[in-house]
Amino acid sequence: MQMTFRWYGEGNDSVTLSQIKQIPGVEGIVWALHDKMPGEIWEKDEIAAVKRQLDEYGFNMDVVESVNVHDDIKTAGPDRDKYIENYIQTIRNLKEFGVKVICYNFMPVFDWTRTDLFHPLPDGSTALFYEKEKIVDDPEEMARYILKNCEGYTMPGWEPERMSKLRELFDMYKDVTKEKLWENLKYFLEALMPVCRECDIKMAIHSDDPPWDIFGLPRLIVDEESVDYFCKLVDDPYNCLTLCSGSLGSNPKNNVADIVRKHCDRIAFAHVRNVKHFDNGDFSEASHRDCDGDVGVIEIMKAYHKCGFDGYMRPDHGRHIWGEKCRPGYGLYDRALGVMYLLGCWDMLENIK
Ligand SMILES: [Mn+2]
Repeated sequence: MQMTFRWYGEGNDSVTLSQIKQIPGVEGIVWALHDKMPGEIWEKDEIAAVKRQLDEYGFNMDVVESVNVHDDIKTAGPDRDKYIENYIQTIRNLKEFGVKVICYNFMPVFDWTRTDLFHPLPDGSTALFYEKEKIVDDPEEMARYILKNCEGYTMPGWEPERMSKLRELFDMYKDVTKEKLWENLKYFLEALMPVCRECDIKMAIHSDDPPWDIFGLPRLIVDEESVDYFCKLVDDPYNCLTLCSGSLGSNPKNNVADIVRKHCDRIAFAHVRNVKHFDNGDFSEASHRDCDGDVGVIEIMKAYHKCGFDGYMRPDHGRHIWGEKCRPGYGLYDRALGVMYLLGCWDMLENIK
């Protein structure tokens, strides 16, 4: 297992590479060109600029999160082949810099979704929170809330340019049933697989967050059954998962450790975080410590360890603690604690082997 840490780039993150360097055990930076719109080619000189920054601290750039997928690919729109060609060119360009894993998602319109980005917790910290009742019928209100509360940062999946066209986006997806969305995902992946093999880059789909349909939009990667289906849909070792314990774990019925045990060889990238469930369907993000939430962090780490997981891992979101001002979910302190907890589990498992 190789520990990584997500970083939004120079001038786009409250956390610096020199700070990340002091977290024990972090070997790679999970990065992206965050000013790229879905569908744009990532040019070599732009990738090289990030590489120079990471090289200075001895971090690898093996994992990209995310190269976003254009809506025309998700909806089988008129320009999907052009955008697939662009995606392939981006894969080829990333290969030149040794990238091994591309994380992406195939969620319609919205990426991750929460109703409160700074929900107060009993210990005085804040965390991302999802209030089920609020996600009912007004996506525009939710988008307005998220954009107003993101502390001035551009949030992946919530680019104001996209959100200003929300009605148009919903219109694009109005005939895209779950079956069609699966077909479009298959079409996309089948076009990519030969290039992925040639470039030795794994495509790793992120679980849908939250793992259920919202605002009438279908969601695909939501539970063990859908993960099984996804792996068979394009049965290729380069068609992989970014298995997110927090996303899948938002549904109390999902047993993430079981999914790890079943599909370990197809998990290229592990997001590990904890979630606390409430009886009414709400959930709150929590510290990485097993007993602070319900996803079973220790059981998940045991499952990864037992199957000899040699992919990449990162703590996912963190709470906001010690007064830190940061991008929601992406401060330094709690994620650094997360790294130490996960590595603590891992080192102990190694020790008792
Ligand atoms: Mn995640």
